[in-house]
Amino acid sequence: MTQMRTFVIGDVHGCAQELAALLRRLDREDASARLVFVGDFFTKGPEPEGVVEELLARRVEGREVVLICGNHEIKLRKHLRRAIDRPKEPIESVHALTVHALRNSGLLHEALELVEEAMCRISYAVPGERCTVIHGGIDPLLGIALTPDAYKVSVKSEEDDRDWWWDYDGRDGLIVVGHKPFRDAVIVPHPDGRRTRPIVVNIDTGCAYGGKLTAYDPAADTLLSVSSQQPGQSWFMNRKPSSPEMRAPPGASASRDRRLSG
Ligand SMILES: [Mn+2]
Repeated sequence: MTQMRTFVIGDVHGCAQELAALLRRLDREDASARLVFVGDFFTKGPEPEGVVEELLARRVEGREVVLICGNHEIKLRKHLRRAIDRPKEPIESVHALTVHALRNSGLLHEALELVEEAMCRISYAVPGERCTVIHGGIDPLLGIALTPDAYKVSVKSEEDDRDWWWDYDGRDGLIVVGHKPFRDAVIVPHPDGRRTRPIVVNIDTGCAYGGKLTAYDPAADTLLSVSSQQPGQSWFMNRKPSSPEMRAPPGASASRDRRLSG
């Protein structure tokens, strides 16, 4: 029996048009593949309700849809809960637009269910592959098994600090993440320089900031992207690519007080 194919999809952030376009492209490759979402589904972009509808529609079609917890799921859950229980209370900042759009579309409960489902899945081992999908990443000294869940969801280096993946040796196999956006997907080769398969792939290509939305097929080691229709944000458009030459993060790699941001 052949394995079901898997596409891992990067941070959608409420960009429903781009998600629909990407899924059309992926359907042409394999219309029965499993769809794994790396987290941060709804907030920031213009159409969170469209993302909810797309996810639900794929399931109605019988597609396997796997939702991984992003840091935005944890934040949004509180706001959705409050919007349902105490609808008169004001909602802070970036979540207000998301919650209003979901409420206007009558999808608050559906969104909450998807968010709570995702919160139960911090990582996902792709069947048949030595590949794990996590939103943020791991502590490279601790590995997947010992890295705390909160760290897996939220680890992010400061702007000029080296990203965790440059200190990872590949012992836990391929790790596919999102969370820290770059203009292009980050592909980290195996440090022994001989093996052709990467050990980390970051597929957050900043769709919400004017980049693109990217999917990765871990079995074939291929990427597929569609352009963003969102205006380009300068902090993102000017961000330097991730490089192993960046300065080491302060403190030992395993230190528990490294700042977590999201
Ligand atoms: Mn994130």
